Amino acid sequence: MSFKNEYVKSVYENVAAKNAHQKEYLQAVREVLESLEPVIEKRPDFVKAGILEQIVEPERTISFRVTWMDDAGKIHVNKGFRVQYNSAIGPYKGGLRLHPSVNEGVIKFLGFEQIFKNSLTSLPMGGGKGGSDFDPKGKSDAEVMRFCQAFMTELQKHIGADTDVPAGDIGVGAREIGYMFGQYKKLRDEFVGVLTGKGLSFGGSLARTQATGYGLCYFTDEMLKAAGKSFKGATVVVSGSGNVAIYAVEKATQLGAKVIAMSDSNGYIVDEDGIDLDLVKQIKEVERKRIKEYVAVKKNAKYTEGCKGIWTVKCDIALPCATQNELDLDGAKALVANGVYAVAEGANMPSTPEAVECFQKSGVLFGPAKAANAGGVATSGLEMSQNSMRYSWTFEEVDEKLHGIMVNIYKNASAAAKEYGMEGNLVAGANIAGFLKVAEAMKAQGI
Ligand code: NDP
Ligand code: 2IT
Repeated sequence: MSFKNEYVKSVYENVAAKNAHQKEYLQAVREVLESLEPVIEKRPDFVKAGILEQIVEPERTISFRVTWMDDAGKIHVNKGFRVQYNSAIGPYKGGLRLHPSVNEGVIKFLGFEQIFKNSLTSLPMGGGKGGSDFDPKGKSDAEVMRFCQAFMTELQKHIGADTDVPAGDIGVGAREIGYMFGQYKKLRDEFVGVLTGKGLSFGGSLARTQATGYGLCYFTDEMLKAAGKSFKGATVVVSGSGNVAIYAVEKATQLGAKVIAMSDSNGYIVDEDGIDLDLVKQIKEVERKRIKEYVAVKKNAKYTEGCKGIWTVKCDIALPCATQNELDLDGAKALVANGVYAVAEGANMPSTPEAVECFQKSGVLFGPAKAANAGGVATSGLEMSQNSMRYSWTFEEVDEKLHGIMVNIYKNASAAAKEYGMEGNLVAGANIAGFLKVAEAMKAQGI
């Protein structure tokens, strides 16, 4: 793809010149700006109001030192970030990622995507993201706790239930959110909904744990239905074996599919009998071990080193749920050659631009991350509502609202694509539908 509109191109080139080394961030910005060209052609008012120049620039970027002590008494220093990207339609909202690959460009790509994703949910949430290059792997509980406390000691100065509400992402689940919430409460002496994904005994929402994976399947189900297909009887491959992957496998199976492969950053397992999810949960959620442990119990299953090989496993539907750029052109070609008919992204930006182009050209149904994985943050929004009401809904109530939100996201993305002459292109449709609400709000609020 390349730019057709000179003005949009100049906005991108300016971002590229100023952020030359932030490749993931530039990748995300380019995709969104390309999709917005037809909108800009129709809306000179957005050009006059400088919406694009503003929306690509975070409102605030906070970068800080995190010093913590390991169990042996050694001092470690990590980088901490929070990018408060856009607050036009609500308080900044988005996850925290703990992974050694985290840097400012990664957090900016995630924060930028979050603006449009959160807008798509129809809930009042702005976009933000944060994290650290801390590696939770191999750390004791006490070390994770000390890190989370040190991280929150600085972060608490910048967040609040009506300002900025962080949540989980890679490396941050219920354990980390619990430690961070505890530290926030200690330092601020207030019990408020400042984080989502909290434990159920202190303000967490039922179904938040399941939400991203379930939401991904609800979205995919809508996309399949519109093409006269369904999960029933389909063979599915899910990459990753973390929070999103596990609950995507659970829901896809409930909807009648057979999931035969999962992975982690070391390798992938194939179980032609269908993945035993209780075993995966035990290995990953309880024991925090590697996915290869699966084959020690399931003798018919096979483990292969290297995570990218998972895309060579023949399937009808592929759900990448691990990390950015995990599915490249080779992976896409292998999936297409094996007859895949739908790909929906549980992870953020898991498909490279070349992979996306390959799917679209091959007529594969493609559900982009910011629409397909919005169920997690949508349910975070529902957690915020429950916290504000000091009330909690049942699992069924939350799940039903989540389902409704995902159906609506599919409809809106699909309608926007059609309205702007790109019927079936959900990448463009999601970018446009997410953008319009934020752009109108920014214009109305002035500079
Ligand atoms: P988890 O930490 O629970 O799991 C991450 C999974 O992805 C693990 O299996 C991990 O393997 C694998 N992974 C991580 N980094 C890499 C890498 N560099 N190469 C290969 N595999 C990798 O995170 P989540 O499940 O929460 O997040 C997964 C994706 O979903 C991310 O892109 C995240 O941004 C996105 N997402 C998460 C939401 C949420 O609510 N949690 C909401 C929306 C999107 P290993 O254990 O080997 O590291
Ligand atoms: O990428 C994402 O949408 C998330 N990690 C969830 C964010 C949230 O605030 O629940």
